[in-house]
Amino acid sequence: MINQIDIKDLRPPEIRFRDPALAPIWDKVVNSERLSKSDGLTLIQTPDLLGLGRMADFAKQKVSGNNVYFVLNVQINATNLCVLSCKFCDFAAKVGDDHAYEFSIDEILEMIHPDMDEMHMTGGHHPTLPFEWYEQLLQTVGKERPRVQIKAFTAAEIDYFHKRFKLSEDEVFDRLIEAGLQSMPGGGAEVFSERVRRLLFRGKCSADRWMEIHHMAHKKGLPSNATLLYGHIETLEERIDHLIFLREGQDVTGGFLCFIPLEYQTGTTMLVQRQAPPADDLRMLATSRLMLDNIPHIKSYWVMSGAETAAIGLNFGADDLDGTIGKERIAHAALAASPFGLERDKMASMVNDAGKIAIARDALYGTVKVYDN
Ligand code: V47
Repeated sequence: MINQIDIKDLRPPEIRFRDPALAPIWDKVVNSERLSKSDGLTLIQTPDLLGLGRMADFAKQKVSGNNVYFVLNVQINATNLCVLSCKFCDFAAKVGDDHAYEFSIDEILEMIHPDMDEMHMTGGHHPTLPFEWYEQLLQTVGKERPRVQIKAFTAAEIDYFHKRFKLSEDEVFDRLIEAGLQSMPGGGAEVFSERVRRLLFRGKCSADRWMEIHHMAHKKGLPSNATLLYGHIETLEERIDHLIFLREGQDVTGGFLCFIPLEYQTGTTMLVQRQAPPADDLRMLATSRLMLDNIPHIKSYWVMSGAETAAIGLNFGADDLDGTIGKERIAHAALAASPFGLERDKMASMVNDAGKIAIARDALYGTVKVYDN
């Protein structure tokens, strides 16, 4: 049986740092002081990976004790047809491409087991599907799979709906919420850098617009997540600026539930020669936990980092493993080496093996089941 930590009585561990630059940052963490951009740059570059990990694990324990969350979920990408041509994306297709697909509402329903707790749905910016199709999809899932909570549509998709259907953002949100939308995933953020946006994803909304849409969602009572796509042409400084931009956005509404660093999969887009190594994934997770002092959960996303690195990430500040997922399509279109899905018991034992209590959760972090040995 794995013991719970009493957060009130949590004492900082003695850490003997190999990198002396970490010591003053550790003092700030212990005193719950906000870290600066220069602290973030020191963290993301430190050679003292284990010292960094211990700092992040302490910061994680202050938020969620010994718990690590996962969800019985299915990831659905209703279509890969997309009007955009982002340079990192192997998933999107144009009409007539061999790999283009569109699922029907019935096909999507078949993918959702009635005992699941979350449906995570995102997709391409489809050129012709009407808005009513998305409403009908949510309504049908709500009716036929009442247990499943619906987390769907990135801010980039909401922005696209607003422009394409000439609906106000209010109307887009009100109609989707009425149809059953309960929270939003964190995709479409990529890197909050205008330089990178112009080079890689110029058709997608800007950082300010992405944040504006999330703030609108939060004001309507929809919680959301945030991501960072890293390991391609972005600089370390741009990664830290991204985290600070998010932290400031969270100060305004408090509506972000979880942050997910997404490791770029080189696939056929090959923006860089090799994928980020596991040590970089761990540094990214730990730095995120320490910089984002106001976002409750940090996800170690096994689909992109691989299950082994993701499991180690549970001792580097992460307190969430995402979910069982079913058949993931975005990373796997980019030739990710991870399995397509994981079983519930495998996820629970990955967490327990890392010395943490596994909490099967719903999409809104309600507890479904506790696994502690
Ligand atoms: O925004 C596209 C990324 C994102 C590649 O909110 C790629 O819980 C790596 O946002 N290599 C969509 N990443 C996925 C996403 C997500 C995933 C898991 C959990 C949550 C959550 C959100 O996938 C896109 C883009 O940044 N992506 N291509 C690629 N080659």
